[in-house]
Parts: sequence; C-alpha cells; structure tokens
Amino acid sequence: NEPDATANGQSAEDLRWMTEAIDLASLGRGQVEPNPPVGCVLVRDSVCIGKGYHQRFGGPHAEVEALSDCADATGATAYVSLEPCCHHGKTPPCADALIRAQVARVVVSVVDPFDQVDGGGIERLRSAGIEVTTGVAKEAGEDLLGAYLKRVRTGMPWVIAKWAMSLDGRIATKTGESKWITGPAARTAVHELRASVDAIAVGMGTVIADNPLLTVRLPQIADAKPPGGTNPKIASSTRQLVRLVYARSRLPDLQTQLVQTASETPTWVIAGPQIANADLAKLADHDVETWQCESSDPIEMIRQSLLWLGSNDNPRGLAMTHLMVEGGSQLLGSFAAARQLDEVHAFIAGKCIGGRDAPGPLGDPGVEALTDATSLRISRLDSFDNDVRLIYRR
Ligand code: AOF
Ligand code: ZN
Repeated sequence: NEPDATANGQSAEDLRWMTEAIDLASLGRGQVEPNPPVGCVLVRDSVCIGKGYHQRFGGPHAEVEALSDCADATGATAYVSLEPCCHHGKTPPCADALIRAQVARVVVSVVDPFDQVDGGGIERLRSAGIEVTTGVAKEAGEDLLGAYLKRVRTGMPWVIAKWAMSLDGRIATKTGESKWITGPAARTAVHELRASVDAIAVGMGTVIADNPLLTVRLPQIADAKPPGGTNPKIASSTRQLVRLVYARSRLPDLQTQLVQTASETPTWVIAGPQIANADLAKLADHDVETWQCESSDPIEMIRQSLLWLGSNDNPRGLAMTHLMVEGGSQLLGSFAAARQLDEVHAFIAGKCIGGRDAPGPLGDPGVEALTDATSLRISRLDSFDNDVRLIYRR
C-alpha cells in the first residue's frame, strides 16, 4: 500500500515533469505492445538532463534510454511513468540501472501490477537509499496504460467498440440498409483506428450481410500495398492486423472475401462447440486459423476468446492488447453483456432514420436497470465534416 502523492499533495514541479514523462511514453504506442508504453525524464536543479522512452517491443526500457541520453545522472531525480522493473526480462532490471547511476530520487506515476515487479522495483530503490514518490499524475498515467493494466490484471485485451449511427441512434434502416451512414472523412478515421489495433472482430451476421474485407485502407498507405494486402504500418511493428470472426453456430462461406484473402491477411475464426471438425478443416485449407470454444454461451465465448487472444498461445504467438469490435449489433450486445466494452468510438451522422425496427448499435440482451448500464467517461470529441466522433473510455 503505497502512500499516494495525491494524498500528500503533489508538487507542481513533480506534476510538470511527470506529465512530460507520460507524453514521452505515448510515443511508443503501437510499437511496444504487449509491453507498456513508458517514458522517463531525468531532472537536476529543475533542468531536464536526459529523457527517453520505451520505443519498441524487446528494446531498451525508458530508464535505460534516458540514462544513456545523459553523461552523469548523479543526484538527479528520475520521473518514470511506470514503476522501474526489478526482473530480468528481455533486458536487465531498470531499478539496478538507476541505482548504479546514483540518482537521488525516483518519482513514479503508476505501480506496475506485473507479478514479477508489483512493488519490487520501488522496494529495491528504497533499500538502496533512494527516495521514492509514487502516484504522481496517476490518472493520466493509468489512462495511457489502460490496455496494459487490463491485460496484466485479467489476461484479456482492451476492447474498443466502434459503431456509426444516425443522429437518432440507428445503425441501419428497418430494411437493413447501412451503407453509408457517415461520410468519407469519418470512414478514414475508422481505418486509422483499424491500423492501431491487433485485431478487428465481427459476428457472422455482419459477414453474411456485408461480406466485409476488414483491411486498413488509408490514402497514404494505399500506394504501398493494395487493399486486401498486409498493412505496412502494422507489418513494420510487432503486429499484423488479424481479422476475427465470431462464428457461434455457423461458419463463413468459403467464397466470402475474408476466407478468400486469408492467405494475405490473417483471418481467425472463433467457432462454437457444435461446429463440425470437417467444416473447420475446410477453412484451415484456405489458411484460416480456427479455434473452437468449449462453451456456446455468447458471454462465455467472449470471455474465453479474450483470454486466448490475450495469451501467447494464440496463433500469432504474442499476446494481443487491443481488439476492435466492428459489429454487428448482436456481437456488440454480447460484448456489452460480458462487461467487455473498455472503449467506445461512436460516430454520429446528421441523418435521422427512425422506425421501431431500425436497429441501434447494441443488440440483445441489453440491461433492464439503468444501474446495470456500462458506464464510461468521455475522453475525446472530434468532428469530421458533418459527422462527430465521441470516444468514451472505462
Ligand atoms: C520499466 N521500464 O520502459 C518498461 C517496463 O519483456 P521485457 O523484458 O521488456 O519486460 C517487460 C516488462 O517490463 C513489462 O511487463 C513491465 O513490467 C516492464 N516494463 N519497465 O522499468 C520500461 N517498458
Ligand atoms: Zn525496466
């Protein structure tokens, strides 16, 4: 139980430097996962004498980057957005590096819940006579580490639901027409979001209705690779975008775009228990990875699949940290019921559709009492021509 800096009243100077460390940390987003993005700033006499951040998975940690940016850190204060590690992972412990560099004080935003660290880094620094303050700018620090903290605590990736709806909250007309509710600029923003996640999930209803391709199609990278090819932005990092189909009771047809392009862009199918092995084998022949869930309960299927995606046992061999769910409303309704909506990107268009039978973004089961509703906090609001995007987070 760390005494919190917030409780002790944070100094303006600590807050200022920690904010800089957190901003630095964010530069590693998209390259360091499944590791956390971490930043470090070294300060002496109110002057920054070195800084660095964790730049890529497997690379040096933030503290080591900052120490190598500075000739002599003796007597300095190190501001680190996450507790310095004390374990030998891909690199030696950062706590030891800070001790060797003879810093006088370490200020930490978030204590690392990873079981090999979990306060051990702070303890090691204190035993070496270094003053340690924790919890500085903790809310901003935790905000940046949302996906990392969820995966370490639950083994599951962070789930981002995306939907586009009319001003009156419909994702399609009563006849099922949904292309397009929002304009091209908003749709480009969706492709940017796709480019930043590990996987995009859809349900079978969407596969049947839309025959989607689910690739990243952005103007600036379209030249580098055609639609349906791999995304170079992702391929250059540790990730390649995976397309994920939740197929509880029936599998995608072999003629669908997803199956036909599975040899170029990874396509994984999460199948319900009653689906025949022979049918799964046909998908495997088309380079589709299949994983059969033991449960046919939609909520349980989501929980088990998230644990599988968040582990190193998935076909990629590396835990996923960010999953985007594109729909349809049935799959999104199940994610909501499973309490797995961590972030929502709701695009709202200036169109009114109406009709009792025109669906909203979240299908069954829904909640009965308002107190059971998923509660999220507003994080960002943008506009794209005549559309707006609301980002809400847990
Ligand atoms: C730090 N500074 O910049 C980061 C830390 O796989 P490895 O060896 O890189 O270790 C990953 C773990 O190290 C990760 O789970 C987290 O506990 C810590 N990450 N620690 O002191 C950093 N990125
Ligand atoms: Zn470290």
